[in-house]
Amino acid sequence: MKKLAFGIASLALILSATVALAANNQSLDYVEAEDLAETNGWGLAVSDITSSTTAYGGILTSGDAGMVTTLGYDGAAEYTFTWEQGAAQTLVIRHLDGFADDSFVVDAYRDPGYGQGKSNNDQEWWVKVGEYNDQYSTEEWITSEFDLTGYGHWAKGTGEMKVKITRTGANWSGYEIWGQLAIDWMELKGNTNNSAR
Ligand SMILES: [Ca+2]
Ligand SMILES: [Ca+2]
Repeated sequence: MKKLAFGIASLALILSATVALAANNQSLDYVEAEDLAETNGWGLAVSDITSSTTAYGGILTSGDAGMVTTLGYDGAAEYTFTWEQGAAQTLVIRHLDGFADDSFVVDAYRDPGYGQGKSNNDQEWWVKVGEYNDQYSTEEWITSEFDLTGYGHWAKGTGEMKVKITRTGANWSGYEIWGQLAIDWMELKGNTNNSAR
């Protein structure tokens, strides 16, 4: 009987360890870039550019008809992730590294709780969390992950993180037709049980 009790206790330990592990890098929020088209600096959805874009990045032919390109703006595009409980750990972006220089920088807005004592200068509230440097002159869909765990201020139920994507490459020759830096979707992953960052 003693042996059985020990066995049950061990099993309980293993189960709780598994649950704690599974709570990391869960999806906190997800957005299709086409749903952001023409808001907060986001460009046109590909399906709205021209009919000649039907094979853009190979993506329209595979059924995803609406990722956003930077055509139509020259600045930064923003989106605010929101979640009910947990801590942000990883930002994932699916983007096209095409014929152009599709490099970009990712910034995130500081948690107001962390920003105590900061001035009202808006620039101080942004922090760079990563960048992507162009690698291809063909058309490659890339899923990039940006580690947020070094910026502990998106912690424990913050529930909100504003992200800014800034294109850094110069306009390429086909910009007026095709745009640049196409983005398919973005996802914020994190810890969902508020126990760790
Ligand atoms: Ca490229
Ligand atoms: Ca999409």
